[in-house]
Amino acid sequence: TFEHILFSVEAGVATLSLNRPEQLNSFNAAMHGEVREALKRVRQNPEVRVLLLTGEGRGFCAGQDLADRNVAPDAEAPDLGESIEKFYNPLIRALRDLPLPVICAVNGVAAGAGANIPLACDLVLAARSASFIQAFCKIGLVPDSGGTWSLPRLVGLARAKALALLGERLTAEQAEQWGLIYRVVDDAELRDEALKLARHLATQPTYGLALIKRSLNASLNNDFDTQLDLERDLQRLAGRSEDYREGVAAFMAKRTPSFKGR
Ligand code: T3D
Repeated sequence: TFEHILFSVEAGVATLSLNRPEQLNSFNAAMHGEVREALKRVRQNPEVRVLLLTGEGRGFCAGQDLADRNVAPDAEAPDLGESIEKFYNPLIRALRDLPLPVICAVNGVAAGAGANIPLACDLVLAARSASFIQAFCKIGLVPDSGGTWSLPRLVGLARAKALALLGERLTAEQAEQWGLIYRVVDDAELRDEALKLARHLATQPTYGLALIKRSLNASLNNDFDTQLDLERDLQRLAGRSEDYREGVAAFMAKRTPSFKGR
């Protein structure tokens, strides 16, 4: 019953695909609302152990739908701070805080907020023909959706500034070489490779994987001692999980473990 996204759950994997291909899956308020609802379902459905985010058509996402921002010269400027507060920041926080692995399959051009949404995910695959464009600078805006936080941490300040100030197209291969994304795959293989990865992860101890995600995300802000303390705390939680018990039992019995994600 969604109009602007496709959403399905199968074998522990929720797939959310942005579906406004004529506008290169750019975000309007309605699509934001549907993505928010889908992410709520992901959080509330204990069957879901992995999220796969992707897009329909030749683009992944071109950021904000600029048709909704094209105001008359004498009209009042829209409050973009409000848009960020209401739509983009909650989306980025939801992806980052989701207690399960989030795979992003970037199927085509990713521009503006669309270039930074993948950086809030955990494993980013990109089609060889995909590209990343920090398009904000070209229309007088500032990178958002966590880009100013993620970019310097992923590629270093020099490259982050070049990307953000020039708005040049970064190819998927260069993005992989720079460490912006995990892996490039051939266009025809992207969906299958991403699903394969998602299905694999869905059979793994996903409660533990969520703790790994939490620890590594926190690591980018923490000093060494804080991080050691966090590892202690998260290991305590992991050690109480059913999956850990099963993992050790299966190892000792030389059999394949059967994990439940708790
Ligand atoms: O406003 C707020 O709430 C604040 C938050 C801001 C977050 C942001 O994301 S701001 C940045 C917004 N995005 C952009 O500036 C990117 C704009 N798009 C492009 O630069 C190019 O479309 C691409 C580089 C992404 C792709 O270029 P190309 O040549 O492959 O395709 P195209 O011909 O430009 O686009 C195809 C169609 O999609 C076209 O429509 P048409 O002519 O076929 O009817 C184009 O207008 C439409 N489209 C692409 N991006 C957007 C869009 N329509 C509305 N909004 C878009 N962002």
